[in-house]
Amino acid sequence: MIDMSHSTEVAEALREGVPVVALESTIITHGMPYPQNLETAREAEAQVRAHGAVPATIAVLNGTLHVGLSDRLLERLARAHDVAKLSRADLAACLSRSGSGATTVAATMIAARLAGIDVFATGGIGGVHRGAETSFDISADLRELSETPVTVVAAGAKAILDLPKTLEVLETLGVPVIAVGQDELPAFWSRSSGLKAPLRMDTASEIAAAHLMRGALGLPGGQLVAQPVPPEHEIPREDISAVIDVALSELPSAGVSGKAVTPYLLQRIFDLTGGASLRTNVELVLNNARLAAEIAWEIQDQRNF
Ligand code: PSU
Ligand code: MN
Repeated sequence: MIDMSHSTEVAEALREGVPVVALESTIITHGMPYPQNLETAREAEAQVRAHGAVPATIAVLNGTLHVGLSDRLLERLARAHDVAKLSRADLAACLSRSGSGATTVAATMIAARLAGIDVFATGGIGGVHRGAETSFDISADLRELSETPVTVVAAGAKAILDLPKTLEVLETLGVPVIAVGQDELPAFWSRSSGLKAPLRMDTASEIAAAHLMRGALGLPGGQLVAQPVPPEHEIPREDISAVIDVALSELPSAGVSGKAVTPYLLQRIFDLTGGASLRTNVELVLNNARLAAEIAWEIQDQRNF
């Protein structure tokens, strides 16, 4: 019933047991401008391949759920305007009406699980927005992490969010939050958030073992792996927080709400940092693609042991 199409390399990898890493497409259509979005998408795929795994960029095109995009389709998506942003609530209607759209973290997790993919790399997940106590704006990504057994490698939740509330909700939902190589939760552009992460792991092997143990326990959800951006590419917390405050203060007068909030803020932060935020974003995505490939291999090895 679901029209699912695997790219040639993904079909082959799934047949032969080569690990596959899922990649989202909202980051391409809503998270970065052209042509950096296309370059980053290609480079993230290349990083996954360089680490011996196969990339599966996920998107919906004319009612087909694509698991792995050809370079031609990737380019078409990266150049497209007004692409729908598909989260958990949107995916079924889009497919049943033969629509098209880019998948968020939540929708990419759903597709990854369907395709039998354990690991997914992105930039930052959605979370609890600042002011959520009145707006109720909490990303569907958080609930998806509690329900769908995929390990998501990110650089933490975006610092435009309310990070303490995001951590609380993840704890309530029973989602393990694992900082990589440090005790502190990273905050996307910055390595530091001022918040201690609930868990710390230093190797792909530990993260893979925890993923498999959740499955063995019959727990339905996934894990959030929060890897800090490499030090040479970070924007320190003091520098970015002033910029974030300016962008957030403009929200009411810009009349932006709902799904448009995250793309709007990312664009404003790009403008206000003269493009520096985008360079950091690109580097952290590539770094996450590398770690995701290592985790995918470890899961494969440990499962077969
Ligand atoms: N991280 C980025 N850029 C993005 C996103 C994350 O660096 O564009 C996207 C992801 O697809 C994430 C979504 O799932 O933003 C969250 O949107 P919302 O808060 O509307 O759920
Ligand atoms: Mn939202």
